[in-house]
Amino acid sequence: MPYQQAAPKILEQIKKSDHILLISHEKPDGDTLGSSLALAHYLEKENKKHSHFCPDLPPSYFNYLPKIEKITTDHNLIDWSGHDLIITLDCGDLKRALIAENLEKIKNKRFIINIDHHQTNAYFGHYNLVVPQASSTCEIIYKFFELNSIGIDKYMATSLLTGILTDTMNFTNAATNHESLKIASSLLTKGAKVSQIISQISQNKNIQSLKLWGEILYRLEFNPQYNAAYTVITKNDLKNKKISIEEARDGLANFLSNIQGVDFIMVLAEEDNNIIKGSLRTTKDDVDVSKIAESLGGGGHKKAAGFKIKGQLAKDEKGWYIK
Ligand SMILES: [Mn+2]
Repeated sequence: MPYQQAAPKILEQIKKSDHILLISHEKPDGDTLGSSLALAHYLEKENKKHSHFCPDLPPSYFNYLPKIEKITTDHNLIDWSGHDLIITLDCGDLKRALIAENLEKIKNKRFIINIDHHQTNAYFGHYNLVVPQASSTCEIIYKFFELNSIGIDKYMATSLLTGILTDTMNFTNAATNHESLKIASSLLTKGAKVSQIISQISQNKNIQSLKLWGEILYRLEFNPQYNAAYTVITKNDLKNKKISIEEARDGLANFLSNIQGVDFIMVLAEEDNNIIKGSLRTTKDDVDVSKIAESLGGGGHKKAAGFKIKGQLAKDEKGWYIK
């Protein structure tokens, strides 16, 4: 559904609902948080009753985001049947929102609006505003406000700019385009502080996490068959360290996308329960890592995607492998 049609329809749904549930995806990033918090801010100004659910606690460096403390991470505290409208933000599928089971029970009775920009979105909502060309879900929410003539205050601007900055890696990756820069510039005039946001989201490495990066970078291998570079993060690496797997994996994957001459990079990180999470990044125009991720049961964007497979990391004389 194009913006011009979708924006007023979504607003109409919001207006006629009594209790709205906003959902951010698991292992939340700046985009799912920024887009949902900007929307939450608007709902609050309109005196619309709403709750906000995210399956995982947001990383502490996002604490500058207005109203982040109002997010509920315990699904038992959410009255799943008490909402008449559910809006998911930046969730490619319901698994990512970790609410598939909860929603299954109430699906036919609740209206679901799915707002996202993942190429691989599963179109699970009754309304799906899915725009793969958008740099971020925050960009889509910006347009939603704009098309409905909803004013964006400095708090909403800070939240929206956060998602645009994190998803474009501060305007350095392929999601950066004329539209995202134009919107960012408009958000600056509305009071968002770009340098403060960048220092919060980028200058958050401590000595311990950089030492760990050192160990992981030392394992970097080149695979000539795929013209790709890869490295691994084992469960052991994170033992007794105050670093989350997301922080180590996503930060490192983004950093590795700077490697010259390879088609893509991959970081394999061991999670609990015998699961290995793979993160793929590319900067090449003719490489679509979401296709690779999809072939492995995952999904994402052309330039950044991920997948999960069962197994454990092991090493022999030829290098790392999955057993
Ligand atoms: Mn996003």
